[in-house]
Amino acid sequence: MSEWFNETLHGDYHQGFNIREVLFESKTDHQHLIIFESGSFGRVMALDGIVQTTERDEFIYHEMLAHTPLFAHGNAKNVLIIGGGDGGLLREVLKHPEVESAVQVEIDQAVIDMCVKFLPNHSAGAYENPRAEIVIGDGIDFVKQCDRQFDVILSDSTDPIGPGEVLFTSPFYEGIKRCLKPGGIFAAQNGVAFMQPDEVSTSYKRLSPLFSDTAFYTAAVPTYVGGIMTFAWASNEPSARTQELSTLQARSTASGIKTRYYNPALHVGAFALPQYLLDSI
Ligand code: AG3
Repeated sequence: MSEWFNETLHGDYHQGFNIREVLFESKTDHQHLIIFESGSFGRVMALDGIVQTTERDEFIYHEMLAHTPLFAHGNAKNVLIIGGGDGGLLREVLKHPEVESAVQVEIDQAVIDMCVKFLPNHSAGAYENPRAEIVIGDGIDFVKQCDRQFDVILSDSTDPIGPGEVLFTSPFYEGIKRCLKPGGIFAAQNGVAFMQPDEVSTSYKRLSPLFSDTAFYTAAVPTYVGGIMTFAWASNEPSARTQELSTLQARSTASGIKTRYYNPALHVGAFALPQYLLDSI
């Protein structure tokens, strides 16, 4: 009898993975964590029953969340990551030669430790990089109290359920605003729009009073099921979002970064939204 992992995110619709082997499973101080070997997606990590990342398709999400704001900014020296304990986002951020420091605030030390052990290609040594600084704590406390400012802030959170819920609230976004340098960019995972339509309208309502430019961009990530994953974008520098394709191409070439999903044409196109989303904001 084979065992299945059935995701619990949506009440009456789910994806399932045939589990080849459970590598780790435990209740941490903050959530339930499981890492298992699947047939079609390699190793899979889930928190509180919701798929966070898989070896096979993680590059899509991590490249789009890192490179879209970083190439749009063009000279981000200081980056803040909220969440992202699997290390995939930190890995992509540190590929940028202009990044002098990347601070990552993760609530759950166990997620970092177990992902370093069982998903080593996610962090790929990023936690040992001298430019990386890891803080164990709640992202909302960090942005409320922090006395540093950042060029780019990325929120790689869970869904707005459990520990991730505060990372979608107005007090969190106010903290983001106080931690962003002039011209800075905030980007955040914002759910699968077709399945979680309120996430787009709610984030728009909460971000747009605080930033002169609030937008969304998208990418299709197979294991975030139900259509396109959205990323929220907020900045007080509207020109950051409307960079010329040629500028992005020049920056991408100069960086020497090799990608598997991101490219400058896709970057520009990712901000074009389907009509049902435009109508909801
Ligand atoms: N963080 C985003 C997971 C979102 C899953 N939600 C969903 N399918 N609606 C993933 C962490 C990757 N570093």
